[in-house]
Amino acid sequence: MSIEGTFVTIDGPEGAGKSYLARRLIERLQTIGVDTVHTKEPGGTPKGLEYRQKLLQGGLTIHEELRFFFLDREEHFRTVIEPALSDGKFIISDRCSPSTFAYQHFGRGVPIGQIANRDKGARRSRVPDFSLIVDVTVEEGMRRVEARSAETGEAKTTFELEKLDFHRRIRVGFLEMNENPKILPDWNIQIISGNRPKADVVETAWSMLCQQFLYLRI
Ligand code: Z5A
Repeated sequence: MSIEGTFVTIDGPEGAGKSYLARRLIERLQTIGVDTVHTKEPGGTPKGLEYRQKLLQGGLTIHEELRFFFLDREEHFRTVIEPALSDGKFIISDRCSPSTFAYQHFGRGVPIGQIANRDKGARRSRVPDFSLIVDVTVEEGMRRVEARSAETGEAKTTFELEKLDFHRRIRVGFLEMNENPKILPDWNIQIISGNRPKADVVETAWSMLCQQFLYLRI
């Protein structure tokens, strides 16, 4: 009999530091011998990379955008998440369903009813064991994105180019995600402040993982 793996997601507004946090948590898990998979949405699969390119360059209608996020998610769950869970791996996904509610519902205004069932279908009714939302003020998040863009010279994505008001709505959406019963009611979501030094955020997130998954306390 095989023991199913563990599935954790990390979401949050731009510049919250979730990609950084995911990398540090994966390193820590590996240090104690846990077999990990670090993945992301959109773009966690070869097909998903094609969707990601279309999604980040913009020019799509709101409904085309939503459709590509769901195509990406279905492919991701079917070809990455489910096989890794069957292999007993500890998966951390950088973004998942909370981002769809935050960006497409709170940000773009798509009604929750047009998201909820399709989202559940795309994730093949799977629910993560634990979901972190890293919060950051819009000003600080944008400052980090600007600094990174100046450092790497990478062009900003269609989401990064949106107005401040869009980002404010997204932050509010993420913050109410663990309270609104219409949004992901069966998910185990906790919010962590990303408005602190990187090392503090990593320590807090690690403690939260150890509380959720007792086998990590060695
Ligand atoms: N999207 C959607 O609309 N609907 C959906 O269903 C899904 C996604 C799944 C994906 O783009 C876009 O798709 C995303 C939402 C939308 N919008 N955007 N943009 P992406 O994958 O390219 O981008 P991202 O997910 O936003 O990742 P990101 O820009 O890399 O954000 P991050 O995870 O916060 O980045 P980071 O590298 O961890 O941190 C940003 C910088 O801040 C970096 O230089 C860090 O070193 C620094 N940092 C991190 N933490 C700290 C702290 N604590 N203090 C100071 N500096 C820090």
